[in-house]
Amino acid sequence: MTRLSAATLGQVPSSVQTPAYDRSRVTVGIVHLGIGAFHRAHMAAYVDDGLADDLSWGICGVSLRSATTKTALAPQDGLYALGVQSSDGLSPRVLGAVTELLVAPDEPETLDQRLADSNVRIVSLTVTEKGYCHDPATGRLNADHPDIQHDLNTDGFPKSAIGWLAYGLLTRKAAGVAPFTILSCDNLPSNGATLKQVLADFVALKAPAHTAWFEAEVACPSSMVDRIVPATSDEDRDAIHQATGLDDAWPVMTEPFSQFVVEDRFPLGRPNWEKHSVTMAADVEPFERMKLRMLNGSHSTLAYLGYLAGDETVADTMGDPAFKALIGTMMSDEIMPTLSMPDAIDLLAYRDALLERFSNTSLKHRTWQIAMDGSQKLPQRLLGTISDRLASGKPFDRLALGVAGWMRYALGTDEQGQPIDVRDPMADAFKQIDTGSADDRVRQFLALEPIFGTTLPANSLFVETVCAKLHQLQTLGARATIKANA
Ligand code: CS2
Repeated sequence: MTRLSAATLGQVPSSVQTPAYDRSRVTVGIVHLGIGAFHRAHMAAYVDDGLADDLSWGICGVSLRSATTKTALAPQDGLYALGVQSSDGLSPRVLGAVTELLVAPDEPETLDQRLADSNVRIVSLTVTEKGYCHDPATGRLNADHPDIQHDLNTDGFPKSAIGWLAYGLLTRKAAGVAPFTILSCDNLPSNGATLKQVLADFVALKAPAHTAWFEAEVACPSSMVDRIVPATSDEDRDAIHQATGLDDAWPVMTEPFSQFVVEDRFPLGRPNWEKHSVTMAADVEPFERMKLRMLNGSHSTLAYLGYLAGDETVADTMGDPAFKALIGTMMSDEIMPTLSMPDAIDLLAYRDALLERFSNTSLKHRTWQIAMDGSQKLPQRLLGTISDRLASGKPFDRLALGVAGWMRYALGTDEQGQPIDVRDPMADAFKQIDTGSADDRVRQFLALEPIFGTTLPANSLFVETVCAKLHQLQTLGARATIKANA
C-alpha cells in the first residue's frame, strides 16, 4: 500500500483538493503548540487556504509530550487528509500547511531555535483547558502545578506550554527580536486575556524584572474556535484510504461547519485570513461566550447525561426526542437570555444549527471523549451561566441538571455498577467523595474550590437545586431524569 507523502501526492484523484501552492517554497511563520486533531482540522485549514497568497506562513507543529503525531505525519512530510463528513458522504481534502513537526521533550534545542527565529511571528496553541496550568475558577496560574514548579526551578528547557512561551519570549528579548504574537485557540473564556494573565503570573515568578516589558509588548489576541472533531478511528482511516487511494496514518475527521473569529491584534502581521472566511473582529468576547455557553455547555450536558443513559455518541443522544427537547430548551430559555450579541447574530438560528450539528450521525463523537476534564470545563460552560441566572432571579434547572450529571459521572460508577474511566486532572479528588446521600455528595463536590470558587457554593438556591437534580439522577436513573426535565 502506498503512503501519502510529497512524492505520492500527485496520485490523489483530482476530485480531492490538494495544496494550491508550491509546498517546497513554504517557510515557517507559525509555531503551533499542541498539534492535535483539533488544530489540524481547524486553524491549519485556514492557514492552508492563505498559503496560496503568502508562502511565509507555514506551520511548525509541536507536541509537548508524546511523539505519536510526529511518528504518524513525518513519514508523510506533514501531509494528511481532512475528511469532512456530512449526510452527503465523505469529502476529503489533503492539507499541506504543516511543514515541520517537533516533539518538545525530544528536540528542545530545535524548538528553542524556532521560537527565537524572527520569521516566526505567531505562536498559536491548542493545549486544552488543563494545558494552561491555571485555576479554572479564578483564571490565575496554579504555581503548585508540577510542570510549572519544574519550569520555575530549572535553568534548562521547560515542560509546560506556559513555560515554553515565556522561554521563547525571554530568548527573543535577550536577542533583540520582537515578541511573537500568541494566539490561544482553546475553549477558555477570553482565551487571550486569560493566557496573558497566566503568563504574567509565570513571568512575575520566573523573571520579575521583565514584567513591565511583558505587559506592554506581548500581544495575546483572543479567538473563538469552532469545529467538531471526533477522535480518528481505524474505520476513518479505511474510509480515507478508499477516497484518496493512499494510506494516511492519521487523517482527521470533521463536520462541514467551521468558524474562526479572531481579535485583530498581530503586531508582527498575520495571514490574510479575512479573505478565507475568518472573522477578524475588534471584540471576540461575545462570540466566545456564545459558543462556550451554547455549544460547549450543551455538549458537556449531553456527554454526562448521555454517557449515563448509555448513549455512545452525541448523535445517539439526539435520537431521544426528550433529550433533544431538553437541550433545545436549555439553550433558548436558560442560556440565550444571558448573552448579549451584535444585532446581526440570530441566536435562535444558532441554536437550531447546533441541534442539527449534534444530530450528524456520520460523526462518531463519543460522549466519553467530551466528558473528559470536566473540572477544567464546568466553570466556563455551565457555572458562569448559572451565576448570571441567579443574579437575575431566573430559573436554571436544566443547567443544574448538567452540573449534577457531571457529579454523577465523576463518582466513577455507571448505572449498571460498572466503573467509568474518568479522565480528569482532579480525578483523585473525586475518588475521595464518599458514598453518602445526594446532599452529602453535592456538598463534597462543591468544596472543590478550583472548580466552584466560593460564591456559588454559598448560594443556597444553587446548592438545593443541584442536590435535587443529583437525587433525581440517583433514584430515577439518567433516561427517566432526562424525560422528567425535558
Ligand atoms: C467538546 C469540544 O470535547 C469537548 O469538550 O465540547 O471539543 C467541541 O467539540 C468543540 O469545542 C467544537 O468547536
